[in-house]
Amino acid sequence: MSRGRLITFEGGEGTGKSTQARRLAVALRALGHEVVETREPGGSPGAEAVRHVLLSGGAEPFGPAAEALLFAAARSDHVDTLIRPALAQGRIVVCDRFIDSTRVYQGAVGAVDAALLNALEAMAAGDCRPDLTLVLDVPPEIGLARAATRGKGAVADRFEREGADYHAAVRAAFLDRAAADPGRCAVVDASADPDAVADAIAAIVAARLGLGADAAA
Ligand code: T5A
Repeated sequence: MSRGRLITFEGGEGTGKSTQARRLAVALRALGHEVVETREPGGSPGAEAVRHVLLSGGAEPFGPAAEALLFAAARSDHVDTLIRPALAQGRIVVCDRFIDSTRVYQGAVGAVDAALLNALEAMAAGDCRPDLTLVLDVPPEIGLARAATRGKGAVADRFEREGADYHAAVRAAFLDRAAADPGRCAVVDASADPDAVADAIAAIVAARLGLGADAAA
């Protein structure tokens, strides 16, 4: 069976990744594709347990390198138990955050050594690389305002509690990564309404991966 496709959503807080990942999965299913929706940190039972530790701030006192170790441990379980098997079955995996988040939050902003991040990425993801990464971009003040009103009890997590300079650095680092790897990454202006953003994403997915209406007909 042919390998499936891995599509990842990246970007700062409240850029609309979860909303758009859900919408893309629904749209692809309507075209007849088998789709697995997942997220990081988390996506498998073991990784979801680690997610709680990370987002509660429980690992923050140990520093960014220790947090990077935990993100990698969660990713290793997620890739081995969910992503690789789904891709081997020819499914499309739509993942809300993946390797670029570690490179941005722990690397570019957290200043964790690149050699350590290279080793952790090789251990956790190996050759499991996204076929397409959609980098959703909005000014941080808009994203944080959105995140504060979402339906999760609107309690800021360990990363959302950081200051304005931190979130500006996150945004810049995601744009840098996209610019450095244009064959894999596409930047999406996510400041428009959700329908317009979904349309833009559908057009990119069709053009880059051939997963539009024509391909499924
Ligand atoms: N992290 C993660 C690391 O540091 N290293 C890593 O390796 C990884 C994998 C994850 C945190 O962990 C860090 C990064 C993060 O800080 P999380 O709870 O998963 O934490 O946080 P986010 O992924 O940032 O999730 P958010 O919910 O904050 O943001 P989303 O998913 O981008 O936004 P979404 O879709 O939930 O939308 C937020 C609100 O905005 C509305 C939605 O309805 C919702 O209410 N909205 C819009 N409103 C207006 N216009 C639009 N276009 C809208 N789109 C959505």
